Amino acid sequence: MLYQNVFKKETLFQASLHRILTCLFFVFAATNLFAQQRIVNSINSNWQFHKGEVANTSDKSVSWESVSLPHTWNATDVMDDEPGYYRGVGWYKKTLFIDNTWKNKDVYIFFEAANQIADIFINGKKVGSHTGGYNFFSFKINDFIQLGDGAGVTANEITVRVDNAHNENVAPLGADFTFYGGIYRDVYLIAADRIHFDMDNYASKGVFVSTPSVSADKANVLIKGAFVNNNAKAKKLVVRSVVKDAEGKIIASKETAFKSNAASNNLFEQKIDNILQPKLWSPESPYVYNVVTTILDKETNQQIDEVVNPLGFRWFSFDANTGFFLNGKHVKLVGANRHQDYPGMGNAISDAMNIKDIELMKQMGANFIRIAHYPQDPTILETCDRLGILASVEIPIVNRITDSEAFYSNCKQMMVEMIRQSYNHPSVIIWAYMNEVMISPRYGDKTPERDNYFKTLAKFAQQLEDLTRKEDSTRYTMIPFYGNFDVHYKYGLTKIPMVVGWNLYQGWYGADINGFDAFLERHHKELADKPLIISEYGADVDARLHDFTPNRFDKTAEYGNYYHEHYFKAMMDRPFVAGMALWNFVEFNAEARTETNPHMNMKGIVSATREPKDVYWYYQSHLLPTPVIKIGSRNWTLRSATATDDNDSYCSQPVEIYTNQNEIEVLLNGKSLGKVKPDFGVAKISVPFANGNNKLEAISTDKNVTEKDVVDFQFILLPKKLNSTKVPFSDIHVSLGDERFFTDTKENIVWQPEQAYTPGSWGYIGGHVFKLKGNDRLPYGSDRNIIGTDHDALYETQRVGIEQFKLDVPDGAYEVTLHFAELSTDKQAEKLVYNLDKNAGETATAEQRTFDVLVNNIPVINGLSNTNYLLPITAYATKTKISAANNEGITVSFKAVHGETILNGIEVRRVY
Ligand code: GCB
Ligand code: CA
Repeated sequence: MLYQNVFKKETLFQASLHRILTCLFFVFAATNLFAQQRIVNSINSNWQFHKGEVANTSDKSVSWESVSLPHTWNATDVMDDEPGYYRGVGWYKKTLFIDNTWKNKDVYIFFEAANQIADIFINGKKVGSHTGGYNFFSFKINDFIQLGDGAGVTANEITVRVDNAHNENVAPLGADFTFYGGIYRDVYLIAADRIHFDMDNYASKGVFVSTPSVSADKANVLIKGAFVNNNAKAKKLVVRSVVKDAEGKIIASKETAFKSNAASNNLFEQKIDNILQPKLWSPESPYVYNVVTTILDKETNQQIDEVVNPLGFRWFSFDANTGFFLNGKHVKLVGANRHQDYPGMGNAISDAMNIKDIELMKQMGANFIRIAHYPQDPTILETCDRLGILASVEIPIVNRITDSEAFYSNCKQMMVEMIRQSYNHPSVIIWAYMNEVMISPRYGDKTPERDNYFKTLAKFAQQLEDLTRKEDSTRYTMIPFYGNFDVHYKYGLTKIPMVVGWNLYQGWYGADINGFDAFLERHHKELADKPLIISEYGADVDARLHDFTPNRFDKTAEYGNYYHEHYFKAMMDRPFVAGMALWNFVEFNAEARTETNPHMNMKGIVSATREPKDVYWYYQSHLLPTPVIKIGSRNWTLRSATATDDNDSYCSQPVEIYTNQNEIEVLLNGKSLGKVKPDFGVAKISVPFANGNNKLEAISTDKNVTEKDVVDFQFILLPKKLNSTKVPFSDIHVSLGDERFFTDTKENIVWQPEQAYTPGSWGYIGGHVFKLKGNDRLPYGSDRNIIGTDHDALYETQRVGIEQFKLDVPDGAYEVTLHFAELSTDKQAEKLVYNLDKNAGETATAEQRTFDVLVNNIPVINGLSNTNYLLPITAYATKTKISAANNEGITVSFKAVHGETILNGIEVRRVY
């Protein structure tokens, strides 16, 4: 016992000695750390938020909600059936506990963004204000914070007023995306020594790295910047820049000695010559060096401040005939545009989610991104640098301008912020501005006012161009125009940027898809010396909708596939097309949109939750150098249709397979369906789907490649005759006035397109397909948001004047559900400016109707009318129980009392 005790004591003593030593070590390490570089702390957690104006933030009667950043107040109101979303003021507040030792430091608050006007207050005093929702901004806050003496921290109150109301002096003035309000990116506190690199240069790093000359043999690096000495004493300093390779090895360095005066601002410039055989940066090999720039105390050699920047050795050029060249080699730029939101989160998404999007793009094989229509989270360009994706970045002037000094100067400020903040990224090759800025002029057609407006606009474009080139002579400039060649040409806009971007939608907003090819040729002929990028092209795809004979504007996956396959080939065939950025990589929120998935722009080739659609695999098979075999419609694995053979054994449906292999073999449930040679990356096969599970395999027949893909399809086979004994009838779901299949995986239901009744089977009798009056583009149906349902696609189509819907089901007990929505309304739909097609309008008239519905002669609905349940663009469903007897099946009869009958959907389920 005693012995043990002694032993214990000894250990205790040793332990405390160890602790003391550890503490000493940490103190030492910490001092050293402080001396090395600035301290950067995010302050995202535990804010208080109030939606609305607050006169006095310490007023106890104001209610606050706990939130953490990133945050937006529009995460959910952009998805409801109520048009519009909150655009106004929101207040944030938080107690900052600031280290008292920061008394001797320069302290900054740094916002990665807040949309769109932010006023910052600390301890009740206004620190500053920033206008513009997409760039970083920062303020020095020494004069506003209070710090105690000695060790510890001191509480300081920060409040931020953010306003996302429409403002005629702040871009964007209007656009096809949602202007989520709030502090939706990270916020940091930064403490630097009083001697530090410039932190007052538009929230940039204050140190700018470029490569004035690069070749495979030799490169040089230019490092320019400024630092301040905010001490009361002059000091001898050294600025040292060290170039490190990706492994951290120093490959070059430069030191410059300074005698910095008290309270001085000092410019510096360092040139590092003769970096031999630099590893070049490219999409295949995105080799990133670092430039670590430090300020050292000349006497003690102590490090005072440090800034790290990426460095990529690459050179590039555009040519109007031959396209884009990187490091002397031709590279066709292929990629996508990208918006920054996610369902339920708005644009307040995490770093990881931002990074994931770029990774997904890289996995597709993209080498280009148009960061549109505004600068995005810093992780985006960081990831582009790291993964090798060339980038175009732009300021958010969209659709129109305001002829005011406030508007102009804020746009110019945005341009300078963007360039300086992102200058050091090797991925950036283009600065862009003014998306489709002539599309939404303020004055009427052919008026002198409009003419004047366009001239003013052109003048402003030239100013932005000049400013951009002055800020950065190492990049190209681009303006993305909408598809009216003449108006841009006439006002001289096509002459201004170094690269012209065209956003083209022939075959979508415009009728003729071949107009796209013609447009490309026209540019090449009439703007023979202007390099060109197709900065947008795309088609909405609701991945739930399918049609094997698709129509423009039906939102089916098949139309989207057809559109992209046409466009991609047209651009690959033409060397003068330097590059392309499809619209859009992700489905994104555009609150004013309605259509089959209301509030969403469905042109994303990955869904809003980032599941790839077919087109993603199509591009991947063209872009990846490694073997690719991807069975298409892999997000349409729940299918249902009527048997196509006479024995109710299978239904043949086409499937596309995307591959870069010369030949593939396809197997269904282990049995070969034969070998296929793809045509420009697409192998089309016909698959005889049987009832139940179907395992589809596609295998490369190339001996050296073992690549294969397997997808399981669940097929619900409908019998040709509903009294089939082979496939007993269980249920059917039909969308009237519709040519599409609509798969609802949540309910495990496939809605069938309508068909005319034939004896033994099912279908409608009488009537015609609903078409919007005055809209020649929508092939059928309406594109309004239907209130009270998530099945908008079902309710948006309708059969008008229907007499009967008959199903020759076997005798039994059934449940019949009828779906209605009044599609004619005198309420005009919200207008999308992109719908330039003359025939895309809508004549708003409200039909009046009253009708009865009988099921097997039982009057289940009496006098359904616009004065009772049938409200404009509102879903109405009713379910009834019915018996089928004497082999007479089910007959639903519609009897008009006034106006025409309608039916939008019908479901029949056998109960017993
Ligand atoms: C465009 C716009 C973009 C829209 C897109 C569309 O031309 O530049 O902001 O989202 O068309 O989907 O209509
Ligand atoms: Ca709805």
